[in-house]
Amino acid sequence: MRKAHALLICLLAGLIFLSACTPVAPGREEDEPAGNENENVNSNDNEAENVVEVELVSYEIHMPMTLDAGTITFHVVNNSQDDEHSIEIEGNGIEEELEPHLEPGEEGALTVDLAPGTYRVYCPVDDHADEHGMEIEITVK
Ligand SMILES: [Cu+2]
Repeated sequence: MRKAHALLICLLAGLIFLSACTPVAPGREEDEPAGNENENVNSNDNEAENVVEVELVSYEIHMPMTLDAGTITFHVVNNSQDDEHSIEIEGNGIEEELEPHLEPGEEGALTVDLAPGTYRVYCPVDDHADEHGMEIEITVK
């Protein structure tokens, strides 16, 4: 037990010694933020290009159920054989519809700013959502 104690005290003394020495480095810390700024600019650019793939068939919406908050571009493809489809996103005061609706084989893009919360994504064509269940609920974090 005493050995363990002595070892612990040695370690603590070592830590205090090390932390007492570190203030020598402020000159280096000043250099680092400049490099970090550039990295931040790059990561912001990536967020702006946040594209989510959405596939529509009769009568399902295929897309991730969880998304990161921010500006999201939904790239939507209608892969159904003979039905017109589209998407509408509703929740947290937002109601955005992809127009014009997509004919079979067509694709389109809808860009929306999404804050954290839950949203209903559904097909606004005819009674696809209400009668055929063409809707899902997604979570934005
Ligand atoms: Cu539809």
